[in-house]
Amino acid sequence: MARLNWVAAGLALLPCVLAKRVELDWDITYVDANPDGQGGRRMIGVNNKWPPPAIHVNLDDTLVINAHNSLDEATSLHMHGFFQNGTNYYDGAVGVTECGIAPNSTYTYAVNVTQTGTYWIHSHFMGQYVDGLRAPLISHRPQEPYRYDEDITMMLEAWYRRESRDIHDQLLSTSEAVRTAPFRPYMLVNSVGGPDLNRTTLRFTPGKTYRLRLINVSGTGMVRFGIEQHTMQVIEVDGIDTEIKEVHSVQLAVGQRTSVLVTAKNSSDSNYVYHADIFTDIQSGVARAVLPFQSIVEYSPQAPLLNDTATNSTVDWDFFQDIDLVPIDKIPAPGVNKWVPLEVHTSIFDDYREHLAFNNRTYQTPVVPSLTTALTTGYQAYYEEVYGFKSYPVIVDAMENVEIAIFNKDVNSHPFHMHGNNFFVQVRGSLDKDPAKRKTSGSFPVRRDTITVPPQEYAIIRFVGDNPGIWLFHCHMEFHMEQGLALTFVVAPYRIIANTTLPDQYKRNCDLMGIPNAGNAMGRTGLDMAGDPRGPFPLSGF
Ligand SMILES: *[C@@H]1O[C@H](CO)[C@@H](O)[C@H](O)[C@H]1NC(C)=O
Ligand SMILES: *[C@@H]1O[C@H](CO)[C@@H](O)[C@H](O)[C@H]1NC(C)=O
Ligand SMILES: *[C@@H]1O[C@H](CO)[C@@H](O)[C@H](O)[C@H]1NC(C)=O
Ligand SMILES: *[C@@H]1O[C@H](CO)[C@@H](O)[C@H](O)[C@H]1NC(C)=O
Ligand SMILES: *[C@@H]1O[C@H](CO)[C@@H](O)[C@H](O)[C@H]1NC(C)=O
Ligand SMILES: *[C@@H]1O[C@H](CO)[C@@H](O)[C@H](O)[C@H]1NC(C)=O
Ligand SMILES: *[C@@H]1O[C@H](CO)[C@@H](O)[C@H](O)[C@H]1NC(C)=O
Ligand SMILES: *[C@@H]1O[C@H](CO)[C@@H](O)[C@H](O)[C@H]1NC(C)=O
Ligand SMILES: *[C@@H]1O[C@H](CO)[C@@H](O)[C@H](O)[C@H]1NC(C)=O
Ligand SMILES: *[C@@H]1O[C@H](CO)[C@@H](O)[C@H](O)[C@H]1NC(C)=O
Ligand SMILES: [Cu+2]
Repeated sequence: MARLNWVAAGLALLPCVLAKRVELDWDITYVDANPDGQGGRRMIGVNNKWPPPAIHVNLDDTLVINAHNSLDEATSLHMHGFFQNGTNYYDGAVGVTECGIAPNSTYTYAVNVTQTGTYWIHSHFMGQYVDGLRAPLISHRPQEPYRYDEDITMMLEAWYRRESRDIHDQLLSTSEAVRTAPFRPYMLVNSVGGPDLNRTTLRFTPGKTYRLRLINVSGTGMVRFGIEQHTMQVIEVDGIDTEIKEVHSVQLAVGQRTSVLVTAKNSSDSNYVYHADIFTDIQSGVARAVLPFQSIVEYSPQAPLLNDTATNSTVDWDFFQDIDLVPIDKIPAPGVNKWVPLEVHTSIFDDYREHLAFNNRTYQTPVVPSLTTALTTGYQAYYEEVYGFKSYPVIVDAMENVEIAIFNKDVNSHPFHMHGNNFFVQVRGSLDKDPAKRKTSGSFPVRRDTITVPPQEYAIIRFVGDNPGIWLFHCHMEFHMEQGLALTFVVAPYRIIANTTLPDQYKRNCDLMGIPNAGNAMGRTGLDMAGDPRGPFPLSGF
C-alpha cells in the first residue's frame, strides 16, 4: 500500500543544531493538478509542482526565499504568524507593505526566525492561496516542551473546483441571484481528498505519541477535528505553547493552527474514523456542518474499521474555547492606553454589492502601498488621512497598549488575523449580554494571531505596539477580506521612518507595475487626497 508522503514525512526530532541559512528558490507557476482525483484544474504551485513544499526551519535560522513570479498577475508571500520585526517590507501584504511581485520579476523575502511552532506561508494577493499557493511553515526549537514520537502536519481546507477569481466575481456580483455560496465538493487533507478515503488515511503505530499540527488553510468555513475513541491534548495554538488541555475535538477557523498530542492505542485490533468537518458557524453551541468529512486512522490494514458514527456514538464535539488555554511562558496582559471598538456587519452597499465592513468602512487597497506612504510623506505620516480613508488606518504610538473589541453583528463567524504581532485573548461574550456566556481569561491570557468571533458574540483582545510597521488586521476568510473586512494598524510611525530602508527590489516591482514610489494613498503629495473614495456606504436599514 502506498504510504502517503505526508505521513512518512513525520520528522524525527533533530537535536540542537547551529543556526543556518535556509535559502529557497521559489518560481511561482501555474500547474495543472488534480487534488480530489475527480478531474483537475489550474492551480498555483512552486517550481512547476503542486502543492508547494512545506518549509521546516529551526529557531535562529535565517529563512530566505527568492520568489520569482511566473504568473500573469502580481503575487506575494506572507509568512502567517511571523512578526517580521524590523522587516515590515517582507510581510507580503500587497497594497500595505509591498506593491506585489510583478509578473516576470523577483522579490527576495528574508527573515531571521525568532518564533517557533506552527505557521504557514501563503500569497497575500487576491485569492491566490485558495488556488493553491500555500504551504506549512514549521519552526522547530532545540528542546520542545512536550515529548512525542512523530510530528505530523495536517493542512485542512475546503476544495473549490473553480478558480478564486470566478468566486470573487460571483460573490461581488450586483445580482443577488448570482451571489450564492461557491460549491466545495471535498475537503482536502494535505492537498489530497475526494471520495477515496484511503488517500487521507492517517497511519498510527500502537503505543506511539503523535503531535498533529492542524492548520486550517481554507478559503472560507471552520473545521472541527476529532478522532473517534481517542482523546487529544492541546499543546499549541498559533505558535504559542500551552499547558496541556485534554479535549475530544478541536475547531479551527481559517488561519488558525492547533497542535495536539494523540497517544495511539496499544493494540492494532481496530481502525478508527477521524473527522474534519467544515461548518459555517456555531450557534447555541451547535455547529452547522456543511461539508462532513471522514477518513481513517489505520493501525493495521487487516483490522476492521470501528465506525462510531454508524452507531451514533461519534466524537464528543466538546467545543473548548481558546480563552481557557494557558500559555506556558506566562506573560501577564498589558494595561490599556488605546481602545478600538469594531462593529462587524455584512450588508448590501450603495454600489449594490455585498460588502463586509468594520464600522461600516469597507477596505479598499490604496493606490500607493501604506508603507511607501509612511516613508515618503514626512511628518504627514502621523496623520491617518494620508493613508486613505478606505485603508482604515489606525495610528498606534510606540509601546501603546491597544485593546480591540470586536462586536460581530453578522450572521457568520469571522476569523480575524493580526499581522506583525499576536494578541492576548481577554474576554469573550455574547451581544445579548447573557452573563452565562461571558468568559474572561486567567492572569496569563492565551496569545494568538487569529481569533474567531461567532455571530452575535464579541471578543476583547489586546496587543502592545512594540513592532513598528504597518500591519493588516483582517478577516481571514479570503473572500470576506476581498469584500472589505480589513483595516491597518500604523504602529509607531516615527520609528518606521527612522529605521526602514526599502529594498531596491521593492521599488523595482512598483515601477514595473506603474505604482508610484512616493506619495499619499492617492499617489499625490501632502494631504492632497482628491478623489480618495469614501464609499460605498451601506444601504440603510440593515
Ligand atoms: C515574461 O517573460 C516572457 C519571456 O521573456 C515573455 O514571453 C512574457 O510575455 C513575459 N510576461 C509578462 C507578463 O511580462
Ligand atoms: C538577521 O540578523 C543579522 C544579525 O543580527 C542581521 O545582520 C540581519 O540583517 C538580519 N536579517 C534580517 C532579514 O533581518
Ligand atoms: C482502499 O480501500 C479499499 C477498501 O475500502 C481497498 O479495497 C483498497 O485496496 C484500498 N486502496 C489502497 C490504495 O489502499
Ligand atoms: C477552516 O476555517 C474556516 C473558516 O473559519 C471554516 O469554515 C472551515 O470549516 C475550517 N476548517 C477547514 C478544514 O477548512
Ligand atoms: C499502553 O501501555 C502502556 C504500558 O503498559 C500504558 O502505560 C499506557 O497507558 C497504555 N496506553 C493506552 C492508550 O492504553
Ligand atoms: C461511518 O458511518 C457513517 C454512517 O453510516 C457513514 O456515513 C460513513 O461514511 C462511515 N465512515 C467511514 C470512514 O466509513
Ligand atoms: C442515529 O440517530 C439517527 C438520528 O437521530 C437515527 O435516525 C438512527 O436510527 C440512529 N442510529 C442508531 C444506530 O441508533
Ligand atoms: C453602521 O450602519 C448602520 C446602518 O446604517 C447603523 O445602524 C450602525 O450604527 C452603523 N455602525 C457604525 C459603527 O457606524
Ligand atoms: C520587536 O523588536 C523589539 C526590539 O527588539 C522588541 O522590543 C519587541 O518586543 C519586538 N516585538 C515583537 C512583536 O516581536
Ligand atoms: C532603530 O532600531 C534600533 C535597533 O533595533 C533601535 O535601537 C533604535 O532605537 C531604533 N530607532 C528608533 C527611532 O526607533
Ligand atoms: Cu469573515
